[in-house]
Amino acid sequence: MEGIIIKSTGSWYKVLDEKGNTYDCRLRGKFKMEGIRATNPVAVGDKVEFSLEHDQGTGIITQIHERKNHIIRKATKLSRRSQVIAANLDQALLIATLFLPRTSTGFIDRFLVNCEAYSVPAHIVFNKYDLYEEEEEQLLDELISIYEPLGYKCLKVSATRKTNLDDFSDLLSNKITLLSGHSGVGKSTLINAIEPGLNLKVDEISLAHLKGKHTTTFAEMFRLSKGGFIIDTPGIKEFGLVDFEPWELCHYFPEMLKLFNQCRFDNCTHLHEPGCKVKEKLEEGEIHPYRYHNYLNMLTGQDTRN
Ligand SMILES: Nc1nc2c(ncn2[C@@H]2O[C@H](COP(=O)(O)OP(=O)(O)OP(=O)(O)O)[C@@H](O)[C@H]2O)c(=O)[nH]1
Ligand SMILES: [Mg+2]
Ligand SMILES: [Zn+2]
Repeated sequence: MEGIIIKSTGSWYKVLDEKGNTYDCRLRGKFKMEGIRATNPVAVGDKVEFSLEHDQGTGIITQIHERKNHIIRKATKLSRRSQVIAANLDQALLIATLFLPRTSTGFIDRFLVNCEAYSVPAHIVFNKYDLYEEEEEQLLDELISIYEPLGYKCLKVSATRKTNLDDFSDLLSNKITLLSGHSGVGKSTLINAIEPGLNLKVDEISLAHLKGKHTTTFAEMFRLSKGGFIIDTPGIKEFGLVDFEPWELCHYFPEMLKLFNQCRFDNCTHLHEPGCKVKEKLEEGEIHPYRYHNYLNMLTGQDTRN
């Protein structure tokens, strides 16, 4: 039988078949994925072959199909072990909030760089729009004016007031979408708002820390009634960066990739080399200082939190 992994909780996997039935399955033996050193061999979104164990309604996963793509999170900054968050995605959405909790542009850019590196189209959904006053609204519009021209769609929504949720729901239709973002930004609330039947657990953010409490603990995929699937993930404290060579990082910044081969040196890192086109465009205001700042931080290995 063939199915898709919709939940993974350690050694058991929930598999959905084409008819819409779900089965609890385990892995037989050890699976190794080519070239990926991960703590989990199978992730949400993986397509698998499985066979049922008689009488029990449970199954054994016998084969994992090749992945179209996947997104990885490193366990810690220095750790070599990484966890596959999800596989076979059509797109990834970062749910961001300006406060309660604050999503920094450093975090946004790390997310976008990872998506570029894994060739997963990415967009940004700014939630909790209902809380923003003039000052935040201005900041939000500035952020949107940075990211939209780079090809990242941006939405302003409120899950609790149900503002602009049609746009959100349209963005999801007939696609497999990963929702990512800090704990407490409202990932589960957003899913509940467009698919009330799911009734996902949500929790107040902690007023002491102004952060979420990691209410969702496992990535899980849900079928949307309008078509498509959405993957709710646990809030991310750190989004470790993919491994890259210094000259390679700029390939994951669309505004820098556009200038490919235009610097004097082929292996320019756009730091302090003479004849650097990126620095020129920065000075001309065509590359946003936030983006360049975050690029530098990633290049020099600073700023891996928040
Ligand atoms: N004011 C306001 N509050 C919201 C909005 N969306 C979510 N919240 C609140 O934010 C809190 C956290 O929401 P969750 O949906 O649990 O957040 P999450 O991103 O799923 O968090 P984790 O599962 O911990 O990663 C809850 O108290 C929600 O009611 C919104 O649009 N506006
Ligand atoms: Mg949640
Ligand atoms: Zn350069």
